[in-house]
Amino acid sequence: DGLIMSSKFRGCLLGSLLGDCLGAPFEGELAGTYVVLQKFFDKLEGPHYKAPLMQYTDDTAMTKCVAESLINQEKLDVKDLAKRFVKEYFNQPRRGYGANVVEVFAKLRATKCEDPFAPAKEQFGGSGSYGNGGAMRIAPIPLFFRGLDTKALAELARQSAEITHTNVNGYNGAILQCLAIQQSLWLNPKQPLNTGIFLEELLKKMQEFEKEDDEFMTEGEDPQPFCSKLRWVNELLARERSGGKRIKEKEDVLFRLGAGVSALTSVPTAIFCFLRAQQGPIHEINTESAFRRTLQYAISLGGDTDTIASMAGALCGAFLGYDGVSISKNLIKHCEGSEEMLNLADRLYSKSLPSDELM
Ligand code: R7I
Ligand code: MG
Ligand code: MG
Ligand code: MG
Repeated sequence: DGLIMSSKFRGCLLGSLLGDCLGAPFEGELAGTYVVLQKFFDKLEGPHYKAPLMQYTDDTAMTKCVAESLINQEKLDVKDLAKRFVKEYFNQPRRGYGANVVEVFAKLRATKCEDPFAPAKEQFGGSGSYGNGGAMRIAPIPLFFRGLDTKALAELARQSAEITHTNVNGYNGAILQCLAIQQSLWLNPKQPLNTGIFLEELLKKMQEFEKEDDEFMTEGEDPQPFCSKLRWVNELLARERSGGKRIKEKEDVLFRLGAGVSALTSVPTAIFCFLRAQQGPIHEINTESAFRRTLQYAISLGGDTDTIASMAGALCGAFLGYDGVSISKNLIKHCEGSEEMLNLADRLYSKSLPSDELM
């Protein structure tokens, strides 16, 4: 149903933007008290808040580049995308970019993006960045290419990530977030989400991309780190369902999954936040909206709050759709560029290949 799918495009990109804008003020903090966040969200959702816009960061700036490139080229054109990243960065460099990725932009500019993958390969002494920058901006790819099979879609995700992130954990994080969004898109939002099945399917797919014999494996290293994290996501969700100890829940999530700037310590965490909020109420988060619960919970973990909330928001929005997010229009208006992002979602939808049928 095209109506549902276009709503899902809007929900996904809006979720990505809102998570970034709302998480940004808390980036780098320790896991916060729920009380501060509850008041922050209540205030923004209420009718009287007149404070300045919540500004978006690099996560959104780069996501917009990906969407605009797809709309203009009607395919993944990595050279065009690299040029857009460079232009965006040098127009507005103060959007909170990762400390090292800015070297890639400078080299891309100096070489006119001749080989769009070359500068990223030189990062970190040749091993490439494993930051979450490839994953944080992926949302338009699974939207635009939602009908592709796993292998073909993952290949596009990897290429889009490798403009800046050539480390295996950097691009595999982008692949994981991409496949998770695609799965969410094809689910019926009117039916409760079975988190166990969702994770089982995702794990089966990721096992294809984390092969035991990976090139630079050193002894004792986990050959399938994202798969291992996904198993922990499942285990933590199962514990919560069986009424596990509430007080320790957040500590366990941080210990097992993390909330850092690497893809490995943030993408599985974002998937967890999305699924956890679908599973039911969360202690000290007072809202009827599973969408708000997703964002508020993600931010409460501390660390890389804008990026984890953005990725969790994209997943939740792709599942529920814009018509299902039930968050106040006031809050949406307070986030910089929200109208523009919804417009971008509509344009991306109208340019994308039609193959819509809900599972
Ligand atoms: O991944 P990236 O684009 O950063 C995205 C993050 C998000 O949280 C945004 O909201 C923004 O705040 O930044 O940028 P990179 O500079 O490639 O990676 C981010 C950081 O991850 C680096 O500055 C390093 O601290 C760390 N990092 C690594 N450290 C050691 N060895 C990434 N790769 C490595 C590595 O190989
Ligand atoms: Mg950011
Ligand atoms: Mg590295
Ligand atoms: Mg961040």
